[in-house]
Amino acid sequence: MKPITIQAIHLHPIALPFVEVLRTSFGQDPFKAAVLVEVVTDKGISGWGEISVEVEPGYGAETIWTSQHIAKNFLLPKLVGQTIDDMTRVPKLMAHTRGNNHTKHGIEAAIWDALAQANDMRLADLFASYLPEGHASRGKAVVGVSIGIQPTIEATVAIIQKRLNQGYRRIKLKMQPGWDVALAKGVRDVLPDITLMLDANSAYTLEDADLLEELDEFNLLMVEQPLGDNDIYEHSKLQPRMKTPICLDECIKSNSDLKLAIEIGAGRILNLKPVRVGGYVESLEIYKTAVANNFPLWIGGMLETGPGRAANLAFASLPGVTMPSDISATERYYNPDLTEPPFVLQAGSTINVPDGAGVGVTMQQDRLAEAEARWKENEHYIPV
Ligand code: OSB
Ligand code: MG
Repeated sequence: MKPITIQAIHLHPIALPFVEVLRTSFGQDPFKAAVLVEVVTDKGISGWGEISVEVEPGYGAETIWTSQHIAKNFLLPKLVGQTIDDMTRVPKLMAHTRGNNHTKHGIEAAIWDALAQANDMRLADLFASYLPEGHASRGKAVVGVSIGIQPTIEATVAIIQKRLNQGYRRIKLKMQPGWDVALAKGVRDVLPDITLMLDANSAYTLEDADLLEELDEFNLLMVEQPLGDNDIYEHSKLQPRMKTPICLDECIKSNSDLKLAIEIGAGRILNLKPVRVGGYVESLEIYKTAVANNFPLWIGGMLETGPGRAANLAFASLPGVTMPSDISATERYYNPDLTEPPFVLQAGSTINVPDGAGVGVTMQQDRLAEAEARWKENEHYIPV
């Protein structure tokens, strides 16, 4: 592995308009907020990573403001000047700062991209080089699509039909109290056979167990994160009461969390979001735990822009990722995105990993500048 020396790291806070907003149980953002991280090496390579956040700390605790503060003051000074040829060193260099997983992830991802480019490798192949033999990238990932809370069942069915016509073969619907059993029933009455799942984003408590049990009637692939964002224990009390597999999202923030969840039976599937667990090094440990325990795994997202989605796609192409991932085509998120070429849905509800080195997509500097200017205009935006 040819090493890279990190000469500089630039932060690019951006705001990008959505093609379609995603309403969840914790609300909806007016635009995509993220901090793109650019790692410049001694050889002049730029590696890109994405600190994917939201305007409001709804899904995770970090925001576009906190991530810049933590990165500038605490993380970047530990990295600039370092020579890296082993990615497992990177989280160690940042370990003096606790938490702030989204921020650490975006920085680490940019270094992954730079190292892969310096070695003329696809990021997917660099990931595989940290796994035992037999885990080479499949070159594509099986994907599904996530649909926000709609005003009516009719509107929900209409958008599901549109996604099915586009070729998506796994549909995820956001749910919340008051939009759960009736939602599942309303959709199943019209579409009895589609591969369907629901995501509650932590909107329920164990007191809702009777209601959640009613979802067993609707042949759901899984119910994602019904209980609180730290409730591993509570999920272990809910899962035995439900036939439907529980998929854990928010509450699994590390490999240690996953080992605990498996041991106490808190769920049967993992939505692995590299951003939530603090990077791809930790994600690879989680991947190994899932494979060793035959625990189904898929890659989640939070509406990443090009560089973030490209890296997640590379990870989702690994063979231990056994269920459809939340990585949709570019046209579902942004028009245009910040990178080229766009991701296009292929036959069999798949997306191909690009051939190029690193993340395999190219930053469009004019679009990046425009998105940074849009953030500047919104910098003092106060969520309502
Ligand atoms: O819970 O999976 C989630 C988006 C933002 C925050 C949380 C979630 C989501 C999604 C979108 O469901 C998945 C995607 O990026 O397509
Ligand atoms: Mg989720």
